[in-house]
Amino acid sequence: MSRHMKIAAAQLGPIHLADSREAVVKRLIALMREAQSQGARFIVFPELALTTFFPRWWMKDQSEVDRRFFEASMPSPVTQPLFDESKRLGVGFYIGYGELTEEAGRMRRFNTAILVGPDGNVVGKYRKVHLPGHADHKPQAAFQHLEKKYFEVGDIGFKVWRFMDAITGMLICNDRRWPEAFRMLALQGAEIVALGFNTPTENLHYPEPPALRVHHHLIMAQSMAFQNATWLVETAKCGVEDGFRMFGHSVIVAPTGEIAAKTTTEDDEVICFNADIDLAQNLKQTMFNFAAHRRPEHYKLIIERIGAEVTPANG
Ligand code: CDV
Repeated sequence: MSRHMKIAAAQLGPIHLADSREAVVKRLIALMREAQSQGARFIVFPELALTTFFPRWWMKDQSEVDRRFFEASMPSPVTQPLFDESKRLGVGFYIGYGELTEEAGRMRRFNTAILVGPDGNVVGKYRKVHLPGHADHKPQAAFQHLEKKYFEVGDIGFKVWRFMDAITGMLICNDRRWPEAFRMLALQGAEIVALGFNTPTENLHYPEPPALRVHHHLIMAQSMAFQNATWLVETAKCGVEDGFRMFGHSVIVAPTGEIAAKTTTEDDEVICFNADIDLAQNLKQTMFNFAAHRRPEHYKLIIERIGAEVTPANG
């Protein structure tokens, strides 16, 4: 009999600057209950799911940024009720947050996600590797994307966990644009990849139709799931946050590259799908049997070179 697990994307509508952590945790618990009532055992929440998407603002007072947008512990007294509810309901979850940590006498900040087991305990942690945007103030821009200012590049790499009878890996938002990130998880046998995102409807760098941005999001999700033979749950925080719109289109994608479920709103919304985990295994033994078909001896440039350089074979 094949392994099945009902997985859910618990999409969040906007979290405004004025919204308290307590109010957000209440919304997360309501979404968790709704997903569990539909039979979900693993629930994926968005990136930075406890606050507004704060990298859109240039802020100088770091201690205020730390207090308002970062978590010094997870769980904390404010977030503990979410962990208690996961234990009570027996559901696992993924959630993204701003992590503040003191290491070797230095304060460090990461865009982080954790995997929490159905006993309410943290099983694994991932710190976002691909940080988009810029570190400098761009006063002429309609909004900022200051992930390079507020976070360090994640320092714990790409890992998977044997989690609730499926091999599960985590990524965060912009990682979904980089095939290397998925391949790192797939090379460790990932059967489910969980990913939260906050994607502005407007392109900061050049004018782009919003529909094209959604198109890119969907084709990336479908191709990454198929080419790596994994289930993929991508969950948005979306809607108009303090006047800035982000798109929804949270998806659950099958290892065949088919969209199994997709949200239709830009608000709090749950989607679920009963995932056949062995579908991923079957593809890993056939079309995407890495051991049989990959040729890493021809992929050396991928780790040796960062930016593209023109190197014509004929000089
Ligand atoms: N939070 C993100 O990483 N957002 C990026 C935007 C800036 C393009 C994304 O890849 O969706």
